Amino acid sequence: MREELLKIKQEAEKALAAATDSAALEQVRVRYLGKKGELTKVSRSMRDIPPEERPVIGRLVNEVKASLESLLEERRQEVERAEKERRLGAEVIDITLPGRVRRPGTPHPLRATLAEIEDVFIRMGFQVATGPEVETDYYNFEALNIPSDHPARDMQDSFYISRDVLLRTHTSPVQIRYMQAHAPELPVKIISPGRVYRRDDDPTHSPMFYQVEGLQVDHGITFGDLKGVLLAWARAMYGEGTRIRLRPSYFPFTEPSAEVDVSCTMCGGEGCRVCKGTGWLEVLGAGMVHPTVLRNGGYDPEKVTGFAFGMGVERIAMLKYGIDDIRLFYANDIRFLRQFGGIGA
Ligand code: 2U9
Repeated sequence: MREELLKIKQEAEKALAAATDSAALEQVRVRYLGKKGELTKVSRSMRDIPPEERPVIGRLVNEVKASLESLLEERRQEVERAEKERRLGAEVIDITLPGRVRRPGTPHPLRATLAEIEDVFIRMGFQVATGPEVETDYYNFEALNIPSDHPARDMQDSFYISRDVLLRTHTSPVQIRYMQAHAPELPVKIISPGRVYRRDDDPTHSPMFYQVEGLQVDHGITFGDLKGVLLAWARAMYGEGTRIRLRPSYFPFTEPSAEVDVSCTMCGGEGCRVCKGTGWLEVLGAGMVHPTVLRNGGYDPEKVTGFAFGMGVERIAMLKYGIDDIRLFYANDIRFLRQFGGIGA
């Protein structure tokens, strides 16, 4: 019995020394010190030995048990320390590295300008209308009273998909479609923002650009209403001191027509490099809707009148931010884009 106990002790000591992680240590504990372990088995077999030997063997069992328990505790502490070190060693944290700064995106200067323009008209009661970028000859030209010999109709000036289908050259077709869908409802009071396409490509013209057009049709709409709306828009966009000036012009879809200038946003009208010394910046075109166009939209020009206007968003943004090349808007150069608003600017 004594030999058996010493053998168990030796075996257990070897197993404890060989165990290098907590799971292995636990297995050793169960095997030797557990309820069904080797030592417990020896205690149970005490009844088979002569009574006079029992105290001696009993003491020995307790000694072996106590010795193994204290060895187990010692090994447990060693193994846990080693495990912790292995964990820390695998996970290298350099607390001196600077943090990764996440720059939030910034609105694209064109989108920001478009939103600003829309916002001013929305506050004046205009609805936003949109429509297809691929249009028919009828909606893009015919319905707008654009004559068959107008240069825009030339293959050289517009992008044709077939003889009757092209990329819209302005957003005016949206307004014809809107009138046809709503006539004889009044008032018509809409703006139509969106992309348009023309065969142009130089520092101030892009084959794709953004327009905002506006249309108001009602009983008794006058040229005075047009001037009032455009002046209110210019003051909201560029500041309360802004003035506007209308010069006679010609468009097939409006009569009379005008080019609209705003007092220079850089010098306030004194004359500078941006306005080329004139004190004025040309920013939009406008006029009273041609009777033929009103009729094509389903309205009776004897009963209602309307005004319309149009502007190029790139031009407005270029004047606002002092940008001298339209192509910068589409180049996706982060150094350019970061300069407009936002926390990352
Ligand atoms: C309907 C009737 C009339 C829209 C108008 C202009 C004048 C104009 C230019 C500004 C710069 C185009 O982007 S640009 O090159 N636009 O000068 N646009 S009146 O007139 C309309 C539109 C729709 C039914």
